[in-house]
Amino acid sequence: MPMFIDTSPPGHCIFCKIAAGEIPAAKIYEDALTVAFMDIGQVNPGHVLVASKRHAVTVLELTAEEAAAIMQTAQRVAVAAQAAFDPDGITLFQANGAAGGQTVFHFHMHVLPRHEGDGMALAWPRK
Ligand code: DGP
Repeated sequence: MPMFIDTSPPGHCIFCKIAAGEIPAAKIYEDALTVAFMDIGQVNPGHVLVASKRHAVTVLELTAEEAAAIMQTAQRVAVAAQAAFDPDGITLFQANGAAGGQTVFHFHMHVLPRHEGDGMALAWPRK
């Protein structure tokens, strides 16, 4: 079973509240369309989520402008993660729908620093 399931209505989900500053999160970047903050689970040090500010559930609901902004923010976060954590690699990934492994139903992309032999299974959804 996934660790988190959030099916709150738009505007009331965990990531809407983080984007609005209504609940605490370690935010590292934000702009008009995106917000980046540390994943509460930290699969590896420096594990960041890049979320849309607007409540979109999956990639299917993003505007082209939001999709481009998400990728630009993820790239900036990856550059910062490389400098801060000196990983051997960085995995970008995101899940859409429960069957796709999504557990928080507000669009987000994971930026995950990787290290040789870190052993993280990339099978998705996580078990
Ligand atoms: P996914 O399974 O791809 O939908 O990823 C959801 C991620 O969200 C998961 O890695 C843990 C993270 N997460 C869940 N709740 C919170 C929270 O309240 N704060 C933060 N920072 N991350 C959360």
